[in-house]
Amino acid sequence: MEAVADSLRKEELSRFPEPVIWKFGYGTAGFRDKADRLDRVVFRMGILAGLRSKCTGATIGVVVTASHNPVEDNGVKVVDPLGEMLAREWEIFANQMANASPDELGSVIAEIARTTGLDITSTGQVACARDTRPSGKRLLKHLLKGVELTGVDGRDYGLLTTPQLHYMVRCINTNEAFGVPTEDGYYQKLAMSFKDLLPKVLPSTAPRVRLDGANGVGADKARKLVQVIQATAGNIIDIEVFNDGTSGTLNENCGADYVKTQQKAPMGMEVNQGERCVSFDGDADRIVFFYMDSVQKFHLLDGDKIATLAAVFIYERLRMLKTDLSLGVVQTAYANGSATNYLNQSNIPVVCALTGVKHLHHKAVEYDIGVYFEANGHGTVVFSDQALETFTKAAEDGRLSEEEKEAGRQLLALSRLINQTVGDSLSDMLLVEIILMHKGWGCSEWNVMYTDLPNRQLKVQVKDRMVVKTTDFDRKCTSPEGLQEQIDALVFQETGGRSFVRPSGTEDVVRVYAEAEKRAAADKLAVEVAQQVYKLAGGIGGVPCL
Ligand code: 16G
Ligand code: MG
Repeated sequence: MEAVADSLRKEELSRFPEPVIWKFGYGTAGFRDKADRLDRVVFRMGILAGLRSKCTGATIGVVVTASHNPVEDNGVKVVDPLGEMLAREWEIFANQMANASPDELGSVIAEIARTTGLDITSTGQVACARDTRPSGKRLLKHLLKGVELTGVDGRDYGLLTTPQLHYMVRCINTNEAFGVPTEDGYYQKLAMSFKDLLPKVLPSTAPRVRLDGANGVGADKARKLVQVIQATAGNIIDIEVFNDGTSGTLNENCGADYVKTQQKAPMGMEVNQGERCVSFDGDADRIVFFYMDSVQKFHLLDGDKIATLAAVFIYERLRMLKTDLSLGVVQTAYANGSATNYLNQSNIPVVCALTGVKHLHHKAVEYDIGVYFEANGHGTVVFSDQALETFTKAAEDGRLSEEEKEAGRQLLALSRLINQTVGDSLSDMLLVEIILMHKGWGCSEWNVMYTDLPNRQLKVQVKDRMVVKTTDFDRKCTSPEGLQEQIDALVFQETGGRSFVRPSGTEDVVRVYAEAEKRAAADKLAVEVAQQVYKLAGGIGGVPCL
């Protein structure tokens, strides 16, 4: 063990002679920073992934991406054997490794090996991929070197969306029961299940979708998916891709995050009245829909709207099957109050989780069918083994009516269309499209399921964002002293008002969310709460405004 640790130390020193000066934290989605600060951390995460693979005896995934963040940033995130986020205990190891001095690195690794009882001499596999950032190739090389030094096989999948890499890892570790672990295998699985879900009567013209690819990896992958769908099922959906990275900059004035937070259409894309539009983020694990109405008013259909649409579709079919399988929707504090009300009124259980996919995912798997979406467009649906078994049996049960059997078949196909490992723009887009086809709806019919309360998000720069502490899934803050009382007083003044603040896990800011019955009131509430944050939490760089 000591010999391995020593050779790692020497190898690292020869590559990165400079001291460790940045302090890293494994946040909601791994390590993120300016790309030029990440070389050593990514190399070390290669080592960590190699160790994790030895420890689990399974293939581990690592993706190099900073998602919706600016092009000069990058990040690294480790994926566990079933395509889920890295186990909590290993997040702590990741932090220890990222922040160790070169001299401490060996003992940190030895300690990890001791604590977990992993056999340092065993082999393993790490599947790696990256998004389109210019720094990605360089960082991926460091990553693979780190993996190699642990004696584990590093497999380079090149450019993939984050959810595609999650899919690969799950396929490999489940002996292909989940799908074939290739990019084509991924498209085939989606295309086949999309075909299986087509309604008996197809719309007279193929639905048309305009896609904002955020100038990221999802644009090209969407084109590939469409080709496979056309080869599998014919011309049943027409997708035109914009912001594909040939001219614009990644995530700049485009992408799901821009569209959601700015509440307007992205640049670089023609948006005609009534046309269905979607926006992916830079690594294609988020999606939002939007359209312009006849008076050129912009309407956003975010993660809450997608969750509601999916939950209702599933609920209707479960009722047909008369099963006692549990269905639930998991939201975060960012969920629009109207979405929560709608689900409550529809008798679909709904619960709140902390922001960050892993928190929602953990809650969702407590249900047989757990629908989880963040308002920002990241989400999926997870199915228990029992649910899948029930659908399989129902689909073939001769005692059931044709309609009941069809409900079983559709739910089964739905479980394959959805990338259950993680939110996936491509798969979620098809999920929405197929439901809209079944309902015979366009965006405007979907949009009137409920009306969003106007809402506003703001960021406040403070000296130390960690002075803001929260409880009740971020819905209340416990520090700094007096801030929650101020928020309560401001909220009290606005009809339908709600507001909360939380430190960001990915940016050095405190985030403010506010909603109210009227647009002006939501904006006013957001600004006033932001000003209180600025005052009580040590704001810097100018008082926040709209
Ligand atoms: C990351 C999370 C996302 C969360 C966001 C919050 C994953 C894969 N992604 O992008 O779920 O909504 O962070 O960002 O977990 P914030 O902490 O900066 O508000
Ligand atoms: Mg993303």
